[in-house]
Amino acid sequence: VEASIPEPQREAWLKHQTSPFKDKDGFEREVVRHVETTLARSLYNCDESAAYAACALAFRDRLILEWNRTQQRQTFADSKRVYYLSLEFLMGRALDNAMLNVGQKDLAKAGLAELGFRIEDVIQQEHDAALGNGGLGRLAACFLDSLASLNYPAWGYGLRYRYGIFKQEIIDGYQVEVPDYWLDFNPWEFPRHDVTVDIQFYGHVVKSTDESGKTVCRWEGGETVKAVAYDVPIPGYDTPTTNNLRLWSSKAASGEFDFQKFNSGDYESSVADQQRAETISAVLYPNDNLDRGKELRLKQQYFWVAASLYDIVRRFKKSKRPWKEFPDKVAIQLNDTHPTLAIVELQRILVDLEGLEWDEAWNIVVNTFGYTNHTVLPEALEKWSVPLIQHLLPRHLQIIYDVNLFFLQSVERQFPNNRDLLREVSIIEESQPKMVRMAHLAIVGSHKVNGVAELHSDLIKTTIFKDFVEIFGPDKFTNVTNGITPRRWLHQANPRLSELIASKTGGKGFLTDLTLLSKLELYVDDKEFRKEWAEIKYANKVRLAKHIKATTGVTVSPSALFDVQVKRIHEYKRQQMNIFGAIHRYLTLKAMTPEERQKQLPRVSIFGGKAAPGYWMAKQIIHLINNVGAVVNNDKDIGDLLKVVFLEDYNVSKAEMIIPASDISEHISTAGTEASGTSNMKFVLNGGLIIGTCDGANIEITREIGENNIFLFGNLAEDVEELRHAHLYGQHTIDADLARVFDEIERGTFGNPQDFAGMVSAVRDHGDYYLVSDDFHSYLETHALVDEAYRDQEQWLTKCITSVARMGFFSSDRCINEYAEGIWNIEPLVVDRDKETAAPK
Ligand code: GPV
Repeated sequence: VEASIPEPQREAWLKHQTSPFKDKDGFEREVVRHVETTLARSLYNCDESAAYAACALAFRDRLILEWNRTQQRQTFADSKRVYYLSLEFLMGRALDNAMLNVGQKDLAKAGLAELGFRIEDVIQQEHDAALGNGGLGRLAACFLDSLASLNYPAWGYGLRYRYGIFKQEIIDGYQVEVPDYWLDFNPWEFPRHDVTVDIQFYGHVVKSTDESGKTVCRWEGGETVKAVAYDVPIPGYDTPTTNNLRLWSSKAASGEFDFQKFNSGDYESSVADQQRAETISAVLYPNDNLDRGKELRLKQQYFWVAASLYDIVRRFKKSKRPWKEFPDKVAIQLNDTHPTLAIVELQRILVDLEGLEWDEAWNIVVNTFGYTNHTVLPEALEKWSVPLIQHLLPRHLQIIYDVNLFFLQSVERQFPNNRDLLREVSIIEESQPKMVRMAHLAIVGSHKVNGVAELHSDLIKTTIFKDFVEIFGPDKFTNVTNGITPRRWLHQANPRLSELIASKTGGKGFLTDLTLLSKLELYVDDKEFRKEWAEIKYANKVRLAKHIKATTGVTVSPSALFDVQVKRIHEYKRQQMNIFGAIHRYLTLKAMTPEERQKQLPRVSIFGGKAAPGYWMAKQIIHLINNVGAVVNNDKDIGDLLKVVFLEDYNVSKAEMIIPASDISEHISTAGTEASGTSNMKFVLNGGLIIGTCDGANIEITREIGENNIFLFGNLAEDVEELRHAHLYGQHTIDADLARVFDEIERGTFGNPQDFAGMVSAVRDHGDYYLVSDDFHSYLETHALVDEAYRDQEQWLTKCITSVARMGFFSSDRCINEYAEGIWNIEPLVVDRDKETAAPK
């Protein structure tokens, strides 16, 4: 407020206020200006990367103007805001998205052409912002797009990693990880060197009594690290709303401590301190669905949570409202348990720093937070050791113990003399060492807990969180089935299909109301429409075939059936079953006479995905896929009938090319293990069919599109436990076709069998935890049905179009509206340009 320009000088400001470019000329002027000034280049040395940079900067400037107005508007309106806390935001590229969302891609295309560039080439210059591992991080990115597009006042909070997810190279069939140093040039962020927060670590707790005789705790000593804010504007589609993603970067605090070292001549060690502080936000942990309990990871979590809460609380305090109104102005959503310390931090701020009574504070905390669970896999449920938290965050550990004490006391009152129950639900696991169960803390400290697809939400209620349903009642637990943004995953990734759909559904309205896709059903039999549809799919396949040729050297035929499985490599996702199936297909083809072979349907098996660097089995799977490809792709008997390719470095921008080119994609997790899956939705939305298990969102996709339009197979979630038990305690006979595949691997057909011994024995000798053998027969049979169905191209096309028409439910807009109404209690802030004035008082 004190930085606000006084009335007499405002006239000058208003006279010179910047406005965004409005036409092609204005756009070109900005591009040239950035080339000549920001980039210090000229028309004599402007390559595609400089053109990208200048174009991105022109759009960035445009976005930040709307960003400013949006923040003003939301402050003026005193709206309740939602804060989405996520350690991962898998944003991908920003330029194409920004141009489409502000409705100026055509203008930019024409402008760039006049300046000598093709817009497609310029877009390709951008490095993905890959601050995430997989589905969880991409979900956060889709949510930001929907929040802005629906005009919700919302901020994302995350970490500004210097290194995002590693770049994957495939060398001799093995995955090699290369660091992703992406900040070299990032035009999409605004450093806010004036927005900083000092974050404390270590130290000790001092107890004292105040004048009224109340015990007060203060956390003192230890060391301080500075959090610096970097803001990334998030433009909504076809709306001026431009929300904020605030990412925190760590650096050394310039406190007295450093100075003393410096003065005493210990310059080297003060530089070392500097570097140590910077390591906090240096690197994204590359694990998906796995908790490794590393100290630096806990430091990241607290650093990010404490900076974000300080920021949120600072904003609330400006309003001068009483604390009890905090939950009326602030909703905080926890993307998995990674930000659970926020619950403890808010309680600490309210009790220790603001002097509220424990119960009053706790009430505010619980009403502020919501927690989303994304997995039931035991190895992914976060636990932190008590000694580690004690060391790093001594006051927080005390608060956790107090929260647990009061919680267990209330459970004891509700269910007297039930020690087993107390042990089961306790936030502290009485192990050696003791562990803090973050999911339990998140449940106790939130007013709503949700799963991400119906089956998953049912499973958490009946398995891992069963006792909490007894304690808190069923209403605390809810489902919000995941969704995807149709802007990026249809309009941007598949512009021709988007245009065709627009021509039949009455314009672009389906991009903001995806249920309008249903109008497509009227055209299922329209000859011309079908022809165009098929042409678009074919063109997308041609484009992917070119990419495959360029990156792997393998020639694939665009008329073959493209069978795609792209996602993180994980045993529960069962890429091993897919490659075993491909081997089976190969052996079957080899055993045929040339005449028989002629009648077979050509197929391309396409894989992509990263393995966590420490996940040995996942790396073995990648290796086998590549080795199978090396054999099959060079077998003269086979030719086009089967190709197996592994696409290097699967990421968001590659997904935008791969997904629209798929005929069938694989979502084949062991039933009950994939919480939702979101690429399944993307593939169907782009006119591909899917083969899948009855798991995650596959089930709801089936309900929406009809069971004739999906290829389901395999055991059901309800039977998994019994089957696992039978493997371990009964006799376990391996499926005969699978045994044949194993024999071939062991004969050395695909390289040294020792390299794949782990994969084979996990199924054959170690209990087949993921039920590969149990599902294999059904998997092969269903693939035979896929072949058969694909032979009838007309029927196939009907299935594809019908499915797209019925995908309206899976927009992340629907999903965000459900969160807004059922969990956050927030309303959109509709933009009324006339009401807007220059600045808040
Ligand atoms: I926990 N998910 C992820 O990508 N990484 C994780 O560490 C965890 C969950 C995923 C689930 O595996 C998907 O089923 C789900 O669709 C996605 O989160 C978004 O909810």
